[in-house]
Order: sequence, then C-alpha cells, then structure tokens
Amino acid sequence: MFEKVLIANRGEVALRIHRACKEMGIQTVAVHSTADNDAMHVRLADESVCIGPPPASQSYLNIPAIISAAIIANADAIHPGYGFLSEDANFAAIVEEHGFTFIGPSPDHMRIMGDKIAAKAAMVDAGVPVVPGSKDALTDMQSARNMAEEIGYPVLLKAAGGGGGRGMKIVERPDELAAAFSAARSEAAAYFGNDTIYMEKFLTGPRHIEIQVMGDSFGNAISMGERDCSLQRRHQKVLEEAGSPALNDDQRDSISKISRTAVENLGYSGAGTLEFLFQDGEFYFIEMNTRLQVEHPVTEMVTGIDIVREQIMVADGAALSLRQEDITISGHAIECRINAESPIDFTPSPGLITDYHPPGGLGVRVDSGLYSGYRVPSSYDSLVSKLIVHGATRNECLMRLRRSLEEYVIGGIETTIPLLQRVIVDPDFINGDYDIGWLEKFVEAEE
Ligand code: MV4
Repeated sequence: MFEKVLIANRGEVALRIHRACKEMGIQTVAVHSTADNDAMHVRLADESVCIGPPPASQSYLNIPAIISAAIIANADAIHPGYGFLSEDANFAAIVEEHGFTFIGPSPDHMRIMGDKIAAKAAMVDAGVPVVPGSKDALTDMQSARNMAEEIGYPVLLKAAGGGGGRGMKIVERPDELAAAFSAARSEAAAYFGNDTIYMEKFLTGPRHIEIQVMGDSFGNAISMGERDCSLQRRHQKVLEEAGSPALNDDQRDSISKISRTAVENLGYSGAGTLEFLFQDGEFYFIEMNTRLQVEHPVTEMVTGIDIVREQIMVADGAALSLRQEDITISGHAIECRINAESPIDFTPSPGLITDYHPPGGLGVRVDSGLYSGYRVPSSYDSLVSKLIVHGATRNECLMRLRRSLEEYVIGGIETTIPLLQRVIVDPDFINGDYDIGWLEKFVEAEE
C-alpha cells in the first residue's frame, strides 16, 4: 500500500481524501496556494507544500509545481479530487511518467471520455442507450441539415471538447440551423480550443440521473446505484439525492446493470459516473465523468461504501473489495451544497467566518473545511460546505434536512442556506416532482 499520498486539491474534498488516507494508515501531503495558508486541509495534512500564488492557473493547476511537491515530499501517489486537474489526461500521464501513481482511471480512458463524441461511441459499443444524434463530428451544413431532419427538431449542438453545458446551442427550427452551426463551432474553438461539434435531439424536460460506478484492473466492475441531480441552476448542482424519486425499481435495476456491464466492457478502472438524461421512462447517456464527484457522499450513505478508500485500493492494484451481490441500497440520502454566495442573486460572498456551528446528530454528515476565524478566499469556487443527511425514507431525510439547516450557523458571510430552506419546503420538491428546469423557474418566481 502507498505510504504517502499527495492531495492535489483544496477545500472539503482535500479533507475528504485526507480522512480516507488516515483510516488506511497513509501519510498525507497537502499542496496549497498562498491564499490557503490557513486552510483546514493544510492544517490537517501531515505535511504541506506551497505551490504558488492565489490564481488556480499558477497553483492548483500548475503541473510542474505539483510534480515538484510530490518529489520533495517523496509521495507515492497523487489524488486529484474533483475539478482542477482531475480530468486532465495529460496530467495523469505526467504523474505516471514521474513514477507516481495517479489515483484515477488510465489516461486512455480519460481521453476517450473527454471527447464527448468518442465517449458516446464507446458507450454505444458497450450496450448503453444514448441520445439520438450524430455519431461523428458535424463538419458541414448539409450533413447538419440531414441529421436534424432525421432526428427531428428541436436539436442541440454540442462541443466534442465541452461538457458541463458551455457552448451548447438549441436549434428550434430549420431556418435557425445555419447561424447556430457557425456560432457553435466558433464558441467551441474559443472555449475548448477544438471546433468539433455534434448534434443531439434536444430533450425538453428531462431529469439528470447519474450512476456511480467503479472498476478495477482485473476487469471487475460494480454499480453503486443512481443519484438524481436535476436540482441545478446554471449548470451548478444545488441538491442531490440517492435514490431518485423519479425511478421505480425496474428502471433503477435496469440502468444500474447497463452501466455496470459497460464499465466491465470498457475495462475501466477507478471511480466514474455515467450521466443520463431521463425522460418519459427512457434513459439517454450524455457523458461520463472520470473523477470523484462532489455528490459522491449520498451514494456512500446509502451503500456504506467508502468510495475514496476504494479509489485508493484500486489505484494500488488491489481488486474491488465488493462484488455486485454484496451491494445493497439502504434508505435514502440527500446532499445540500452550501455556497458562500447571496441566497438571492448568487453573487460571491467571501470573507471572515465569525461564528461556526455545524449540525450533528443521527444521520447527519457535514463535509466542510470551515472553522470559526477562517477567511473564505475569493479566488476559488464558492462551495464551502456539504450537508448530507441519511434516513430510512425520503421523508425522514426531508425532516432531518429541515432541522439540520435550521441548526447550521455560518456567521460573517452570506450563504445559500436560506435558499435551500425555501426549496425543501416547496410542494413540488416534497413530491419529488422536479426536472432540470425546475430550480431556475423557482428562483425566477421568487424575484
Ligand atoms: C442535453 C439536454 C437536453 N437534450 N442534451 C447540460 C450539461 C451537459 N452535461 C449536458 N446538458 C444537457 N444536455 C440533450 N440532448 C439538456 C442539458 C441540460 C442539463 C443537463 C443536465 C443537468 C442540467 C441541465 C441544465 C440545462 C441543460
């Protein structure tokens, strides 16, 4: 087993990885920018190395600085967390070239899934249903027109190098296609340095349902069930649930099996997530994420599996510690993302934490690097805490969430707690009746 792991991240996920390491008897090395000298991930780690000034481009994305830190600290492996370098196949390859283990999938699998056209093709080959659309890059208007006629309007143009929603163009009618086609290509080039685009049928009111999977280097694969991540605003998830209130057991088992088999067929090793749109009882694969996700705790709560521990074991060459038959889903879990932002207009609210009192009690988990006296820097993502509740039923989760959000004191800055409190008492939310457009409408209606 590794003796020392370098954690190439910050915030709550750096703590999450540190905790798994400690329980495995592994020493940890934190890296940090000068904005994070007093951050909790630096305080908790066994060692720390400053890797640069506040801008992420010069610190948490600075590959030479991170590799140098791993050499100085004599680490065995690097865990990238989520965001930053976590889905950078070149980083994974550089880590391995320097003799460290990258705690994640192979660079080849990362490259395939990073190219959204290649990812869909790989999934089709592995028996996964995908959104109807172009199988290859769209290079000329005539093939775009033909494809749109074939699948029917509205259609969506997406960047092959994209993901996460940037640079997508909805096309409602044939006369809008030409303008959208050239706009999509130039935006794709500007955002992702790659003007390759593809077309899909535009689904008008789907839910976002994703399957947590894990493979090992012996060709074993498991599915850990689904998460419903439909509650989001501007492509930022706000609340996630395991399981989805929209699925029946047959649908749940079916998509879980399809995903597990796909991971096995792909020979994928490490943790991953297959993202689907779900509409009118059908699943459509859109993308695969090759990293640990922000919302992984809801899956941990309902399965009892420590996903980070499994990532580390598998990266070290061990077999998965569980077979599919050993995995059972127990109860329900909900995660709320708490951001240092105005709960009304979402402007960032960095600054000094004057009071801090997290909720506790049965079925309550808080993953956060906050403490009283900490200053939330303005240089990074505004996620400062995740409140996760677990209960026997969804209703128990809702009651537990209500009282936990009421207990939670984060003084000195604005947070999105008041927004979450309003969402979880809304009748639609209580009924589980929401799609990917629901939260934006809810926020607009409040204004
Ligand atoms: C779609 C779609 C509708 N139809 N694809 C947005 C992020 C990227 N991962 C994929 N996205 C979408 N792809 C088709 N064919 C709607 C979205 C979408 C969305 C998806 C999941 C969660 C939230 C979303 C918000 C807006 C649009």
